[in-house]
Amino acid sequence: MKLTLTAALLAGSALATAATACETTLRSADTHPEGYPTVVAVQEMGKMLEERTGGRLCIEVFPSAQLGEEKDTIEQTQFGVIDMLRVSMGPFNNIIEETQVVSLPYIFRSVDHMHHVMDGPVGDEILAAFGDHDLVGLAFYDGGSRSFYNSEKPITSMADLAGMKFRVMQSDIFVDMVSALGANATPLPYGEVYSSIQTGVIDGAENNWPSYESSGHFEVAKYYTLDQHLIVPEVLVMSKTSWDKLSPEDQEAVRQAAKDSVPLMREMWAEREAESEQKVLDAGVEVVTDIDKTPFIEAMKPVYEKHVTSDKLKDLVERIQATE
Ligand code: GTR
Repeated sequence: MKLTLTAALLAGSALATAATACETTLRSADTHPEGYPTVVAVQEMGKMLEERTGGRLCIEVFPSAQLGEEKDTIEQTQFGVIDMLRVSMGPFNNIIEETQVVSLPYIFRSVDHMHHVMDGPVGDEILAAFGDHDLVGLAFYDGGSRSFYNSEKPITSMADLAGMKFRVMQSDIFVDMVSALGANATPLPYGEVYSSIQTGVIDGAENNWPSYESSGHFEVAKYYTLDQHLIVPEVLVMSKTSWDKLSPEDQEAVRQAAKDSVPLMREMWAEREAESEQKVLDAGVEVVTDIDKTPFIEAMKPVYEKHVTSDKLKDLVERIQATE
């Protein structure tokens, strides 16, 4: 609903603050809680959009998986029930082939390397691939590096993982990754991980510092080993149905605001990583930092052999590896 100028005047300075002043409010889903860097980044993007379109377009973020778990929200976004979604690239692996390359264990040498790849032509190509799946890829966000945590014991080598049960995101690559390390993988939605560890259905899971902390998983799995097997970028996508309803001018405004939210996101991410680390350390988590990653990296060979089979993926992997 758009407020008339008179109504706005009657309401005092309501125009600047009232969400109802927006002609179109895009509903955006996120599994993370209020205050998490991805949530704040999309809220900030919404402010830019509102300002730049003179209140024509706004974004309302629904945090804490209010609109569903990631796999379901992906489908709902494809159907146009949800307008926008911030999600990990992992749950897209079984849907969009190109997203698999960034979910390969140890494909990125560092977060800087990941930035160089995602900010360049390979990133553009992967973003464009969403177009064939009723989605519009808008921007990549950071998801740090993911490592194993568990409720049983400190993991100091690959041998310690033998026979343990870890939750992974719903993607075949992650199931094979865990198997190749000698452990057992259970694909589960994020929201089921806490209780599954608590009740002993699984021994642990794997994630970055901010997710390990904000989900409370550290309360039930106090051993964290920095093997950093994955650096999976996150992505902000829009429903093609919602996108097609916008004028070309507004589409451009959305693209630009999404791009402009990225540096802000990266800054907030770095801060939050440090804060989350401190918080879990203060809570008594035992962190293994000194771990030889070489056997982990070597064990991933069969995962690459099984998943990197098409010419398209082979080419993308080569170009990622060749990126400085
Ligand atoms: C987080 C990521 C979420 C979600 C979660 C998970 O790091 O930001 O989008 O994918 O991991 O493990 O399910």
